[in-house]
Amino acid sequence: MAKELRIGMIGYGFMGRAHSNAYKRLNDFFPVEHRPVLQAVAARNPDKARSFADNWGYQRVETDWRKVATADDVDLVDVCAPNHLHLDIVLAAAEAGKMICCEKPLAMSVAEAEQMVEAVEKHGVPNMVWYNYRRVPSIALAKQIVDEGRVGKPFHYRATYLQDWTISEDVPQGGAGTWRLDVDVAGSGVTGDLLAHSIDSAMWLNGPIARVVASTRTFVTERMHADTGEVQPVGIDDACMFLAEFANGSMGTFESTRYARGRKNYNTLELNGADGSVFFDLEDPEHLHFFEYQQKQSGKKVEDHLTGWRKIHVTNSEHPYMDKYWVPGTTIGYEHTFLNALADFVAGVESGNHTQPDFKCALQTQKVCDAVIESGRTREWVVTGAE
Ligand code: SOE
Repeated sequence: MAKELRIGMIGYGFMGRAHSNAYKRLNDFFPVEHRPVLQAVAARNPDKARSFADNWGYQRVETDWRKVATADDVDLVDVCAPNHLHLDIVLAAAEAGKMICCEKPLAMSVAEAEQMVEAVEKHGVPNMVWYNYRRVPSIALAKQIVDEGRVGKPFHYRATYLQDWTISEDVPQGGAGTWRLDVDVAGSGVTGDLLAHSIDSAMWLNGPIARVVASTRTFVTERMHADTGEVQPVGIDDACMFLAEFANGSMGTFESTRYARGRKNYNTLELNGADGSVFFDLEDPEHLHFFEYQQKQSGKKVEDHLTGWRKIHVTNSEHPYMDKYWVPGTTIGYEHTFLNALADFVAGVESGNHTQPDFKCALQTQKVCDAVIESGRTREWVVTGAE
């Protein structure tokens, strides 16, 4: 008999939709005991919230998030509200004993993230941050390859995350679709929004980032605020490039911008080690590129006439998550990364072996983000404190 998992969704934007889709499809694909029930959604605009609820099948609509975050008929609170609201929602939900799944970045700052970690630990509630790219099967396969020792001693990590949607000076800051440009709501620009993903993947694959030095830039320095119509200074980083030193001695470069004309969601990573390399590009998500220098089983160098990059079509049932979907050679998409994340979270709740990244893990990413922003200001190397 399935156990109900009553979902309280806070927010209804892009992520509210992506997560709602995951709740609806979970039991179609994954053999977990819990059955999500779309119980309630909270959002400030009642009309939009109602139409979101009607579309996805939520039973109840509230304009005050507390009526969802602390409600008796909710088991899991999903925080999809803009970043400046994460702290209060998480503290209230943890106090009310709810499981919490929070959108990234976890918080506006390390100080906030620490309070959130303390709250979920004090109240013993299962928690997760939706760093969904870990759940792209190709990236999960990269992790498997690294863990199997096939990359060997790591030397270089390279990440890019490029978009182009804020080039026009007419894009406002603040408001429903453009709060990511308002520093008081988002906390930072590309560092928290895009590089946080790259940092999470990097530390998952290659361990903690110890020190960073960054250069950040704001290309459009004044924008109209969508709510007030006033033209105001822009406080976010439009672009950010940073160098990183990993605790394992390898070096990293990270580049992110919303001004790379033609790049919509170009998210790549590469790790080069003594025995091999892995490369991934989100615009070609079902492939993982692997260069094998030395074969793990035999310990022998791959014969020279056979060396070269291998393009693995990550669709076999032996590949991460793929046994839950279709037949080899057929693909899954962006939306499945959220479904995979949810399935891992629920399976973790059921087994007691909680999934990552939890809030404590996401706090480490927050430390790197804060260090990057600080370094962008001071132009100095900054020790991150990430573990
Ligand atoms: C921003 O445009 C955004 O939607 C991010 O907020 C997401 O985290 C990223 O995955 C896609 O781009």
